[in-house]
Amino acid sequence: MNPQRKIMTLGEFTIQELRNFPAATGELSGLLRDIGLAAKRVNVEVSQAGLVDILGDAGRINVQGEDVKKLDIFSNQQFISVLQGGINCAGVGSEENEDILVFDDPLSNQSKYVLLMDPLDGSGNIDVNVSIGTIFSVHRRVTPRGTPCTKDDFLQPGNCVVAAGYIIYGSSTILVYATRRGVNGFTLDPSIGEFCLSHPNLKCPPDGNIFSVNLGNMEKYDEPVKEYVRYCMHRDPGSGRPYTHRYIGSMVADIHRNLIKGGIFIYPGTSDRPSGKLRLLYECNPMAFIVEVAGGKALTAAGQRVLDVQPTAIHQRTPMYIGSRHMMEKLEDFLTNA
Ligand code: AHM
Ligand code: MG
Repeated sequence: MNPQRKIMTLGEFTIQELRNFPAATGELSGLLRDIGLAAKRVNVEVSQAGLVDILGDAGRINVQGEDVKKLDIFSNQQFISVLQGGINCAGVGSEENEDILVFDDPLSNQSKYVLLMDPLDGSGNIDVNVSIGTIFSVHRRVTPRGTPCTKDDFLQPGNCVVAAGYIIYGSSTILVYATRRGVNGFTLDPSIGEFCLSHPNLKCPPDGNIFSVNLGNMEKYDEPVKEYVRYCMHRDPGSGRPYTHRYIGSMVADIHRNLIKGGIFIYPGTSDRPSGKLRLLYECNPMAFIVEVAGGKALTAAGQRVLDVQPTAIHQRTPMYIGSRHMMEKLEDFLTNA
């Protein structure tokens, strides 16, 4: 490591933020540091996956009837154990657990936050060495401190999110998180085992030339979505089209790339799954919050922000359209004029 390089770790960054806001109690900072610790543990396992025989099916399916890989379970357990062992979180809602987990001990009951997460998103890519990630969002409890948290604390719309973020375990491991004050990215420096500020004050370019969608589902999309996809692929050098098509199949990686380079990611409803595939509370809301804070947009239908959907169930799904502001506005024209 270059000794001249000025680095700031995630821990230092959260403490600096605290200094700027004397009214803050430090609980959110503590929670973010807990998340960083769990992410480092998961990163070790992901990077050694082939070696320690943790790859492959765990031989069961999750609460939503999908294959669960061993790393999904490992990641879920790591995050839960760190958060439960800490004092900054009253409970967790996870893709891997049918019901919320209420920590219910005197210290956890005093916590003002609950956390929703997809512990390992992009699980279809685990076996093939492609980037996968963790997604999370933090809500302030609506139930009184000192009592166990309840489902009401989790069933809040995205516009109540206090902080949200993701970790990508990829060519390098990066943790990006947003509060209302901004989005910052931290890359794991393996030489010191710390997440270091690498992408300060991330902004999503208003324009871009990347579109990300599962084209294999094309026949199952509604006509306005098909029209929009054809628009993206149509040659029009003046406007930079055709756009480049990029689809990793790990939403975190797809949206991270578009957030940095400018682009749009869509997972619409299909004829067989009108609500699409992605889960509102722990996949769509966190990404929507991050992208909106960075200046982009996230919709579930024309004129309907993802963040304004009132959830009714922990695992509910929603169509999502998310990305660079101007590209989203163009997409909305198609969806509105249907
Ligand atoms: P998962 O939580 O089971 O991994 O599913 C979510 C993932 C997203 O990361 C990705 O965008 C999407 O599923 C890909 O789905 P598809 O293969 O239908 O395009
Ligand atoms: Mg997922």
